[in-house]
Amino acid sequence: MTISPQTKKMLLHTMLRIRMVQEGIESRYLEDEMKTPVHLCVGQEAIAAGVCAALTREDYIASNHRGHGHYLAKGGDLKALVAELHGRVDGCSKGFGGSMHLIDTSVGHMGSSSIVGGCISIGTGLGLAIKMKGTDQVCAVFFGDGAADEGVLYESINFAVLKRLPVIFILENNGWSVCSSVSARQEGRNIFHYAPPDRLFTGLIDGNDALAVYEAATEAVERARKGLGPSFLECLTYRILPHAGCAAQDASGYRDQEEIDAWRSRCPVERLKTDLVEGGILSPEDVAGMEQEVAGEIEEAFVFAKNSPKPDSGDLEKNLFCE
Ligand SMILES: Cc1ncc(C[n+]2csc(CCOP(=O)(O)OP(=O)(O)O)c2C)c(N)n1
Repeated sequence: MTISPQTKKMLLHTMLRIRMVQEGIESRYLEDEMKTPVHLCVGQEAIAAGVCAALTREDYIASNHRGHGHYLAKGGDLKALVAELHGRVDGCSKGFGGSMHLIDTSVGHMGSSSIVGGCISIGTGLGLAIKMKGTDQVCAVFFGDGAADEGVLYESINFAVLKRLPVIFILENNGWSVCSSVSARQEGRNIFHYAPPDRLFTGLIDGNDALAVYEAATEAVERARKGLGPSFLECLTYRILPHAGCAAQDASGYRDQEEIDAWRSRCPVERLKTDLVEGGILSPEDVAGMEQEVAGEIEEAFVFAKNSPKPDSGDLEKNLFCE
């Protein structure tokens, strides 16, 4: 597959926005202005960027607690993200959701859930809704290896295979569920070969390679649009920062420093930057310019967030609905 220079540049831009806003949140977190737990995705940017670049605005995503990257990559508003972390009315969830409950249906981000595995059934339901409406949309669902321990994944894949739903299950396997390593929880690869390949398109992908993720996601999207049903893409990656909060709050002793350093040296953002510079698509100055522009946008977002009013507690139930 040939990926256009324009798409490559767009992928880098998206990844820089995700990386740099994560760093901005991390460095300010102890100021205690963001009164929400945060689960940062430094190291995992290529997956959000690569998958969402293969989707259109009309397609859906469902996301999890580590969802800032998914939100931005799907077209969510940076200012609304930062305002949400500050619990302000201009936040994407009007200040009532916090970091784990981001939503922007206008760009097809159908919401993130703090319930590990919760997004899997929601995303499958969105796939069913698409099928019933008869549109050519697809739904991508992002979840971690901890969520892949749960029965809901198998039920959802089974249902999606049975009904040929346009759902793309994206496992971001970062090797850890809080302090529990994947090797202590899963015997071998637990997903592959679950269904015959003509019923479930599967792929094991280097999740730190944005181009490889984009390529696999594009194939999965094409299959889904043709009515060929669901895909399961396992993307191998690593979360560089703690499970939650900032580096200063990390639990100690559960990960080896060598493991973290080895993955740091495989940084997905640096990798794409190098590819683009060596491929003559961007000069080092172009990259620096892009970084500067993103840094300015992030500074503005923090100022915007702090100037946004806090929500009125009387509005707590205003945006709830039931049917
Ligand atoms: C149903 C449920 N069980 C447990 C938790 C507590 N919890 C929050 S995050 C997390 C780990 C999730 O790991 P994984 O799915 O691999 O995602 P990662 O944090 O590595 O991105 C757990 C167990 C929860 N939020 N929901």
